[in-house]
Amino acid sequence: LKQHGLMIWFTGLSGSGKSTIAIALERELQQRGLLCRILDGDNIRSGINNNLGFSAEDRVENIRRIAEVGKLFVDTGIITLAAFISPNNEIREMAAGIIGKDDFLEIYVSTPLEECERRDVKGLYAKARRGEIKNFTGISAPFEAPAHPALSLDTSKLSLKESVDQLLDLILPKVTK
Ligand code: GGZ
Repeated sequence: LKQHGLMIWFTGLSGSGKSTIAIALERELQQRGLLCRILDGDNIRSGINNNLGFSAEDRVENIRRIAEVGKLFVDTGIITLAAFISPNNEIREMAAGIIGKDDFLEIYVSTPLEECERRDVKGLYAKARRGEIKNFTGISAPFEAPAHPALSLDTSKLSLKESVDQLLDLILPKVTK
């Protein structure tokens, strides 16, 4: 395998664009012959973590298991793209500690709450506003922005291509050297 493993850890609100960016980045990496793997709610919260909800404790356990599984991928040399809200510094530092700081890149998808709520792709913000979903991040549960992310991407200002290009500039030198 002619690549180094790396964890690309996307953090940000629901609807901020984490998974969309990860999917577009995955395509670009694959076109360059690089082996990568997305971890997101679709394949993690439906499977290995299907017994977890959104309490503060369950979010910690969610991220802990994701980081442990992600470490296995990274140590195999795979570029791993994790797209989870991971709502505070403590939880993200736990993930970085499990994976190893040298292999961990924190990417803040910083799309403002107002824009995420305006999009409301799944109607979850409306439900949260009506009180039909408890502990909804940004509405009734906290989100703490990272202080020193490797990159911040605001999808209300950047096109998808601009975000992916910035990520490629950051990642490619680290995985192929
Ligand atoms: C936040 C919730 C909640 C609550 C369901 N709070 O837009 P989505 O649907 O696909 O992304 C959200 C996803 C968040 O799961 P994570 O595993 O990324 O969260 S964490 O890192 O905090 O553990 C949203 C959906 O799950 N969802 N209820 N209460 N997001």
